[in-house]
Amino acid sequence: MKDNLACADAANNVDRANNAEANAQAMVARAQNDFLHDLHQGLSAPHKRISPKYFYDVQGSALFDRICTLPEYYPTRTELALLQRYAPDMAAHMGAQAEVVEFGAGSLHKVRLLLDAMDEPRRYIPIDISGAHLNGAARGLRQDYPGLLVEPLVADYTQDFTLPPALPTAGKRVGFFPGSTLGNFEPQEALRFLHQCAHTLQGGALILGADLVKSPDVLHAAYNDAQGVTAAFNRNVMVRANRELGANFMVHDFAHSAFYNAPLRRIEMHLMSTRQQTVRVGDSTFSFAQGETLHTENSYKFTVEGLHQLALQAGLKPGPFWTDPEQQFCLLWLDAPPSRNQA
Ligand code: AVJ
Repeated sequence: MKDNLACADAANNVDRANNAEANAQAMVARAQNDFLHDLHQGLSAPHKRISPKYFYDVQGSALFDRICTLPEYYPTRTELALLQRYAPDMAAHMGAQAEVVEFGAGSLHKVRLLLDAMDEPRRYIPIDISGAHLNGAARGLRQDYPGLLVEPLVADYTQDFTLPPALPTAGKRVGFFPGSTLGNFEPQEALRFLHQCAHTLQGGALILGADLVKSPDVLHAAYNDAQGVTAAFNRNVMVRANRELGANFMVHDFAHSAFYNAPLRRIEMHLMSTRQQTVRVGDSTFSFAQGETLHTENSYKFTVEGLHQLALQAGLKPGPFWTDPEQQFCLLWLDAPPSRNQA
């Protein structure tokens, strides 16, 4: 009997492992499909474009980590200094037993600064599209914060998602969206995201990191670093298409182009074809005229007033904000009012 049970258990475990494996494979297949679909669509558009989310495969994420340490790239350094300095202040607003919901889990270093300052943080819910990345990160945090519940959620936070129900006796639910990732959203998408935060964080708040409008020279340097790491990061979307989709981009016949579009308050990144050429992706070919670009990223810059306006539109209530003396970067506290039936 015991043996039979052990046997059944083993079979179950094999099933589960096979399932997990099949699941992982299905997810990779779906991701490649999305990339192929989006690249096809983007290359067929009158202004060729691809979403910046496709930068971040393993190599792209490593390149981004290098960007964050570049002398010209002030945002990461500045935001970390703000967190270091003002985390106690933020923690005071969060109160005891709060839980942190992080949108995108690339910045474990950042949330640690918050957790270290908090009064008995209860639970940490990092949301990320990449399960592998999330689970690795979760393991490290559980070790370092034994009292903390770490419940990663594999989801696309730009779409709809459902958070686990609040724990009994838990404190505030506070969203954490650092890094000025909001800057990758078009204004309509940013509004939609903040609206969703107002809903899912009811009775709690959002801590939002945002890069501020500043001198075009400083912005230009941050996206045109001397070592060419940003250029490599930009080209990685083509490198990735070649590897994953069997495309044949001649990556060195595309020049890195990044500039500040002042009227639209955004850095634009493009890959500019240095000659007339055709590229094959799957069964289709696309032609690039000399000087034609693939638009790979927008990185919007903000003002505190602009963000407060946007927050109000989304149903969030602006609270304190923390910025550096040069006003390069900002962290904002935005309250998510309790729902009417809760109040
Ligand atoms: C991750 C979107 C905040 O816009 O500064 C860095 C990405 N692109 N260098 C940014 C990025 C080029 C970054 N965000």
